[in-house]
Amino acid sequence: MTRRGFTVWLTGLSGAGKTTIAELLEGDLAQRGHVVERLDGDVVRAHLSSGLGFSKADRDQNIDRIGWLASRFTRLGAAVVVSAISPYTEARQRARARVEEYGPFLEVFVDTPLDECARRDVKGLYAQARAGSIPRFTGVSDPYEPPRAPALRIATAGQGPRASAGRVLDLLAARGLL
Ligand code: ADX
Repeated sequence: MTRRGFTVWLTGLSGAGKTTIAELLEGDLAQRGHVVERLDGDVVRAHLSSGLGFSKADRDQNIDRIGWLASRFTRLGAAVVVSAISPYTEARQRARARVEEYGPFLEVFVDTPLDECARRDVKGLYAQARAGSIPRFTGVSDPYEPPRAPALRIATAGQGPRASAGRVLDLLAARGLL
């Protein structure tokens, strides 16, 4: 059976929990028989987008590349799970337009407050950004434009990643995509 492809697009600050939620979703969706492609900002930047930095133009190009890939995999019937800061509304909208040529695009805002991301500081980057040694760090010295009308907003404070992934699965089920 060929299934209808779709893209779940997780946006939020660095350290918000996007990758962790995306990894859980990848397993959940595979278990339900979906062909899953997970596109993570850090991973794409290590390969396809190596050489890009964090200027607005470079971030836009990175997100355009991820959006294009997501649309191609959606076309093939895959469940695509994107996790990238994707700080700019317009770039996310371009990704949506591309994907929607082939299937649903579900924007999920992983809404972890800046202070919480900086407190966790999983990669130690907030401390460096606040000390001024990483320029243009999202939320510290570079903008993050929160989605105005996401399909789902996940407030991760007080909720573990398993529960967050569950909320995305509920959304997919409600849309008839599971
Ligand atoms: S995006 O802005 O182009 O969407 P993306 O999600 O691919 O960003 O990559 C973000 C990751 O790059 C962060 O999780 C962090 O590990 C790393 N990083 C390095 N420098 C920066 C920076 N200046 N701003 C944000 N993230 C950075």
